Amino acid sequence: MFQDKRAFKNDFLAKLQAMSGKSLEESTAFDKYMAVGGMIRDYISKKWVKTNDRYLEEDVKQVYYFSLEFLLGRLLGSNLLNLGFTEVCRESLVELGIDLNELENAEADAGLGNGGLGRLAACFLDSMASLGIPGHGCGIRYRYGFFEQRIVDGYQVELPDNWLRDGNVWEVRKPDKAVEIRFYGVVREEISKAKTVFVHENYESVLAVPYDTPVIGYGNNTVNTLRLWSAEAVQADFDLSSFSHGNYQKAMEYKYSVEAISQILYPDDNHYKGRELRLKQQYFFVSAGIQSIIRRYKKKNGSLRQLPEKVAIHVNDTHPVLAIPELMRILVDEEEMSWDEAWEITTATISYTNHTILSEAMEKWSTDLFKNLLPRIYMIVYEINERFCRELWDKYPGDWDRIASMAIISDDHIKMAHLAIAGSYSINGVARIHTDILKRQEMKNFFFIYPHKFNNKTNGVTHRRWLMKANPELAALITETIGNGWIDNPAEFIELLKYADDPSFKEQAANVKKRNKTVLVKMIKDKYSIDIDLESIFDVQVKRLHAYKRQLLNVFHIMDLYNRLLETPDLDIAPRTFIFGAKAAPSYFQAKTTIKLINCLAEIINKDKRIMDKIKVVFLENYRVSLAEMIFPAADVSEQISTAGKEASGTGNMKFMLNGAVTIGTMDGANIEIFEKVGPANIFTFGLTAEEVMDYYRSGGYNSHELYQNDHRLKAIIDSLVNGFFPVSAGEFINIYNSLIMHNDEFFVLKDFAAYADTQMKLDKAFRDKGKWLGMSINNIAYAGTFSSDRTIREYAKEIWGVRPLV
Ligand code: 26Q
Repeated sequence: MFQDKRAFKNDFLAKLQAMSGKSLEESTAFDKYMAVGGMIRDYISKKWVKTNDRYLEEDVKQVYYFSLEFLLGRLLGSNLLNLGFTEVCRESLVELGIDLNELENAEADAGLGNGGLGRLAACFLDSMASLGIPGHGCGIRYRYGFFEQRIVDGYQVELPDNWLRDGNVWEVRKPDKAVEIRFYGVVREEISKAKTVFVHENYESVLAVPYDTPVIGYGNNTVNTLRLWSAEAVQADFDLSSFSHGNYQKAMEYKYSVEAISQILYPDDNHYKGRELRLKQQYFFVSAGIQSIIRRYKKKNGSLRQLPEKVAIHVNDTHPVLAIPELMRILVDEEEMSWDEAWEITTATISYTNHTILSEAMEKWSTDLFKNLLPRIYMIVYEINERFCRELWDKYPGDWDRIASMAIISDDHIKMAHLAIAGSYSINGVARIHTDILKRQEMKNFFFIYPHKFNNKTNGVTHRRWLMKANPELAALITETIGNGWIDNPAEFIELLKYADDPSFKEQAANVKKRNKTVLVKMIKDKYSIDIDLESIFDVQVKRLHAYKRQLLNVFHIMDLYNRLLETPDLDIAPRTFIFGAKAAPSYFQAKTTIKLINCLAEIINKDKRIMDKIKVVFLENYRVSLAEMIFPAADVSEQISTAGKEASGTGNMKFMLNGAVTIGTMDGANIEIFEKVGPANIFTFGLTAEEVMDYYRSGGYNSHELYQNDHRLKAIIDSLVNGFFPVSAGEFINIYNSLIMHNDEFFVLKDFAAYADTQMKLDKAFRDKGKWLGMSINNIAYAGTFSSDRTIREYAKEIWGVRPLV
């Protein structure tokens, strides 16, 4: 069907008719998208089965990546790319008068994630499949993904993301592979054959039904699986026990409460709230995943003693950490293994990544809530804690404070990170500085007893989606220049260094950037009726809205620039377009206020004729993967300005770099490693270091009020939040004002302001030297190879999982 255009067109028309029941003329873009999707599904089905069969036959070690989030975005374009069918498909469709882009845009984003952590999981799936590694995803099939954001009168409004409304062509429901999950009830201990056994009674059953999505490797015939679980009522419980007693309402309530488990993705990013339904989600998919792994394993292998030789289970942050007690439960209760043996197997199977050092993101569950929902799992966690504390006692006899601070259960709460460390063989951070902070500060006591468990794996992003798919013109130019070896080996980007001073290459790179900017300019004009100067600096900050990411620092720089332009209308600066995209958690008040502030500022600046269109501000609504694919290729400047020590890694920084944007950033997360690669001449860094930030937190000495009083530029900006400058009600921005002035500016916005503004001036100067800027841009691309998730996944495979590609 994809071998040539004739075959494609024939099969496409047949598929379209079969799936939509419509003629070509009557069919919508969505119908046509579904038809191409259906063709791909048919085409890969054999490879999918074959991949699974080979994994089973050759009995190679499998990796299961457990994550509560997989932020996939759209799949049509990336699947065509990985299969090598983009051109056949595009050209055949043209002959039928159809635009492939339009079909791609008909697909709903699979937005089953919040931000960095969820998108990382998606990049990892792509890299595992493309490297031929037997690695699969395990998660939840949320009925509603991450909310859709609308901006109404400058405010964020959240709408449900009904991504499955018109059907999902990529998934396959596997009802025969459903498993049962048990909640609530009581556990009775009884003696059977001289052994204590644990009988879970009066529990509530939930059926976990898997939906499998193929994960297609690039050019290698590998098709891995992303298995997402959906919660359904168990038929027997639903029909018989309640209905037969005439209790219709109770039966419906049960069904409703069960389906709630996989209904929504919690929209909190880097912030923990102890909601029971969230814990239910965690146990639901973890238990389903582990049961299905064990079932598969037993098909081929007899004894579970060799489990760690055949299976690696990776937990993406602490969200799936119940994998540890759940595996213990199955080994001890169902397989009748001794505790010690089960513990040895469990701790040799499970590895864990930490993604955050913000204390408010650390998961801890009330023991009462936990015990009630998961009585048997609670007993197991209790036992793990007892034994762990005994181990600590042997090492630190009498040191109660230390033991209490490290215990898994303390203050009536279960500390999920502590459970993760005790129950896994590997703990990794996501950038070097992040891992160092974990070792030296946050997890120092654990590092002391388990130094061998800690390691770093700096994040990466898939260059297939973020360069080849998002920026095909740049990809083509790179191939024309250095050949196509970089596709399989992104380290070869380094060959571009030879062309960083080549006028003809530079000109071509500039033209690609300009065309990408044109696309964005048109979208902004059509959707927002804002005119953007194509020649202006496209200065972009796209990421979740969070105080530590300091969108506010960016806003203050814009306000300052605006004030300076009003004073000096012919101020000698390059025109600039400040572009924002960000979703705020619906309950994060300050973050939502910051969105309003950005929109208010945009409103004022964009219509002020006095500044002669020198600067514009655009807030792009509903930032998501598909929009990101349009933004990165058009960016000149990448804003990575978190308070040092707060951003574990960042991955947007890598996507910008790959597309030739130059970073302005703090020495935080992976920015540090980017800095080391590209060198000081190709990046703009500023501000406090993580150590300086820590020193202020530890020893005091920072006084934001003093800065405010003494810096007249800062004072003018901050005062305008509350003095009627913005056409909003009096208290609208008082919270922002208070956090900076009354609560001593926790994230050092004022402290870093002067350095940031100065660095922006340097950047402006560099941009106006076109040749120099292009050189910087090319240098960034040349050094981006390290930040491909292929490099990251090779490291995980070798140093953590002990798995190899099946060749
Ligand atoms: C936890 C409990 C209850 C509700 C929500 C949560 C929750 C959900 C999402 C906690 C954290 C997250 C997401 C964290 C995240 O995205 N972290 C980012 O991970 C990226 C990939 O490693 C890093 O690049 C970013 O620096 C980091 O912020």
